[in-house]
Amino acid sequence: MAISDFERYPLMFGPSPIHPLTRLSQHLGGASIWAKREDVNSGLAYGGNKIRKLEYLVPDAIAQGADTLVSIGGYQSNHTRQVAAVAAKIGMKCVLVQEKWVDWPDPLYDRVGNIMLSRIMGAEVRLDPAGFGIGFKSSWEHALDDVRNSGGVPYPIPAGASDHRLGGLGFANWATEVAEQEKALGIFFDTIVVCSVTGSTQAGMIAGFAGQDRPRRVVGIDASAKIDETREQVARIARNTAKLIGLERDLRDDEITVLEGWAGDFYGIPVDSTLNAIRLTGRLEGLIIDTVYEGKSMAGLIDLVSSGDIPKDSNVLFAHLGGQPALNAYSALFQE
Ligand code: 5PA
Repeated sequence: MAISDFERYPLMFGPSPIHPLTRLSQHLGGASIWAKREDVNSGLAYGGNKIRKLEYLVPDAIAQGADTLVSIGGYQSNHTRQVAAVAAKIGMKCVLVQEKWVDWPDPLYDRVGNIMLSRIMGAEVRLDPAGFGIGFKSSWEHALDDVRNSGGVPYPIPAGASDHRLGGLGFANWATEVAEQEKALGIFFDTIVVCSVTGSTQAGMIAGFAGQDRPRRVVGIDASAKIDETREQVARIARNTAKLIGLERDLRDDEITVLEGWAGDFYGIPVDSTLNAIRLTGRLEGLIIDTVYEGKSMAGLIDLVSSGDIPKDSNVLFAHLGGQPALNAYSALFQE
């Protein structure tokens, strides 16, 4: 099967926009930097990368006769907010297990931003004290059992919609979309920079680009501060997705690059390079990125371009995956 053979439930406006970051490129004095904007890809609750993935899970949920989407994330999960929006849009119920993935002292951490939006959209939000981890959790199994015991049909969506048979398809199709936009723009992006945590965003891209003629670098920047798990998950999902969309060769190890160095010590806690990246893109481009994900991948991009690791004649595409609502829970960092 090819990617075009999979059923896709439309949840986005269309292809997400691509545009140059001219002042940032000039400031760094190196490569030509562009952004592809998943943060404005949909009218559903501010959009984001999960909307794109969920386009391929929704037909499966409907085919299975599900009536409740069940998923999991941290208190300020962007993913669960997007699941809540999609459930509302398709007329299903939504149960969200929200764990204490981040030890952040803001007293409104479990009230503002993403979690508030999920509550507004009618999701049942269950707070759980468990810490960060992208694997399968018992709290999640309980939520699924509760839906079944009350006569419902749950559709389980793992953290980040990643460790799911169809989880890589959304971003495999992103690769096709990029190739079409490149043709229209008359440009070729030799380097993609993307933030990785649960892995299927980068994994889907790798699988999708692997079927194209021209080689390019997909540079993942770890934001989980657990690099071995991130690498393992990206590699596994990339290989499964490649098989699923009919790639007729194995992915090479050198096609799977996840770099560490910008996550700091903990998932969800910004470090100096994160805050500098947030202020720099805000002040030069009016581009808003967050403290948990894109601030870390942009910090990586800034360093890789500044050091020449990404050469001056490169065209770099920064995948902006969304995530701005969580900024509200980090207001203490931006008081001046
Ligand atoms: C997230 C994920 P992957 O999880 O597919 O690797 O994507 C990383 C990522 N940028 C990058 C933003 C804005 C993201 O929200 N967020 C998770 C969440 O619960 O929100 C899955 C962790």
